[in-house]
Amino acid sequence: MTTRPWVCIILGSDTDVPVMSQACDALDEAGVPYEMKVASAHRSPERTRHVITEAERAGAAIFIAGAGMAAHLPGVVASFTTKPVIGVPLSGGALEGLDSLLAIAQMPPGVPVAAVAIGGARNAGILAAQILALTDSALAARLKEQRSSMAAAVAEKSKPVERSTR
Ligand code: RP5
Repeated sequence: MTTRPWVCIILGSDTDVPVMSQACDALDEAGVPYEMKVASAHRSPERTRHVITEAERAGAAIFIAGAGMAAHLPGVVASFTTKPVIGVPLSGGALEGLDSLLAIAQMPPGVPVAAVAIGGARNAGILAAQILALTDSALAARLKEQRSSMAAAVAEKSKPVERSTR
């Protein structure tokens, strides 16, 4: 248990774990504590409400919710909390994630959900860390270091493919 602000990650199904664990990876790399649980907005609405209210009581600062198809989970999470909610649309079913993207992005005024790309769980984790970094200078410094490493990696990847006829 931690007294530091942490991120609550909720998945609509255990089949969402392979993609959603990328949010955990990003938070691990940033050194941000989190908890991940499965709770379906449609199949287990009572459990979903319980997970959200218990997480808030235990100090969750941000929620990440991932779901596919008729992806109401992030919106339902947002309906129970005024903490920031980041929604991750997941691919699956006939519409390959477009259904989920629209369900997550098209929230009514007053109850926002920040939608990342289809399958964008890693960015959800990074965005959550960035929000927490607003009040955590050590975390902000770690995120800046990660950006520098990313830029250096791009320059490295360029070396073996660079060509010139000049
Ligand atoms: C959504 O329906 C879940 O988030 C999952 O992405 C999708 C399919 O769920 P399963 O049938 O694999 O449990 O609610």
